[in-house]
Amino acid sequence: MCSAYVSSDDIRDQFSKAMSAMYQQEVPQYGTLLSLVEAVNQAVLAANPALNSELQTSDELARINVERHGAIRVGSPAELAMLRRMFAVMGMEPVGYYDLSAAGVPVHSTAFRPVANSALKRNPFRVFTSLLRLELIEKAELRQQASDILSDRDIFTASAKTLIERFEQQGGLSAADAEQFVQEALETFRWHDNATVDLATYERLHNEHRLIADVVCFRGPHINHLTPRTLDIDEVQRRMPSVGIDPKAIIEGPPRRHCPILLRQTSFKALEETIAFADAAEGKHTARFGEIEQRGIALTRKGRELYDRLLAAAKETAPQAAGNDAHQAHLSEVFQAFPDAYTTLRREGLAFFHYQAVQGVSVQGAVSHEQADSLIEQGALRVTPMIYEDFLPVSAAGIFQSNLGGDSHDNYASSASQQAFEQALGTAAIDEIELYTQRQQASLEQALAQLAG
Ligand code: OOG
Ligand code: NI
Repeated sequence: MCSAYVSSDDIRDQFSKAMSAMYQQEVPQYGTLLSLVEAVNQAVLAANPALNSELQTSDELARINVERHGAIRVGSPAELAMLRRMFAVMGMEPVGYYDLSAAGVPVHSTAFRPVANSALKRNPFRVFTSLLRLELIEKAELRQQASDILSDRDIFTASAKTLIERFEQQGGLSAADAEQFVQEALETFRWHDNATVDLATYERLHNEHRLIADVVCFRGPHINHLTPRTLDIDEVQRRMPSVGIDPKAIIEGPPRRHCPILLRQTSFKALEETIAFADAAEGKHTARFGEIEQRGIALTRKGRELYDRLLAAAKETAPQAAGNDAHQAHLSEVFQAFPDAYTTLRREGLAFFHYQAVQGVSVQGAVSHEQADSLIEQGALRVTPMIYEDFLPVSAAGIFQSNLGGDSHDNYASSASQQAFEQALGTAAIDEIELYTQRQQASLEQALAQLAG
């Protein structure tokens, strides 16, 4: 008889909880950060009943406390391709392409995440996944050595691979298989305090770039941070020192706004951890850190262009000696050119919205796309902001850099290489703007059909 399979949404939910529990054990400061974020979120909701009900109407409230993203870095195309299959079991697909080489980090990245409305609502867990670009290492001998070391490791357990194949063949996993899959998948992301190489090799790779040592010298792509979502990032940044956490100097992304846009992020510095090397030498490695994020409305291509333009302008005119307060004040000034009311954002086509039909309103005039504005004014159509589910390359570079200590590296010749990345991945990365466009369109059509019917 046909047995019922567990849904991919359930597996992702189980996995994200198991990952969070593992990381809390590994990095106790992450647990402290989670408590701080929860306290701030509760205070924000208590002080702001309008926001509370807005989040409830748009079904955002339920996911806030389970919401987080993680980040990993892998070393070879084969590892990336297998990860894609592993994340597919959890309903996570590669969305977006991010080139970090221009910012001096020799990787390019995508985010594995759920894409459907219902899946995002259930648990939007995302993993920012970077592939090391060995071709950017200039010294041929070092490049070869790194590649040899990587080809000797297998970052997946045998059972994980069996269960991935079973999922692909059957189209699902039983409850028992799903439970085992979560445990086996977790092994890929576990921290190892022993390196696979001797200290001298580690140091050679580290001198080329700390990130190369982080990817190449360990048994697997340890999760390097997990990031909860806060409703007030400025407040969490302010309070971090009071719970013994040292935040990075500035909050990345757009400034604080009445209508939050895209994504704001800040992190605490990576921990220095003791490592046993293969020659029994003891040393230190810093890789793992904590991060928080605040998410706002997704922008259309037009809105994103305006954001990128203003961010670049702000950078050009940035005051010297900018602490976070000065940086934020300057950004706010520059971002006055970005409309800060949902009605304007919608009318000018700068941001994405969900549409819902409101029953019981008698409608004047036609129910059509052209009449959407009028239907909204009459109260027959309700619009709510569509949350940005992705990442920002400039912010990601800032997060990477603050965790690479004082290391600086000349920028690698900017060389986005989406084609090579997708070849490694074994599929195209989904265009995130297309996804938002389709979701908005589908919600509008469904709402109009309900009003017409
Ligand atoms: C990833 C850094 C980027 C984000 O949220 O933008 C990132 C990494 O350090 O591996 O996590
Ligand atoms: Ni992150």
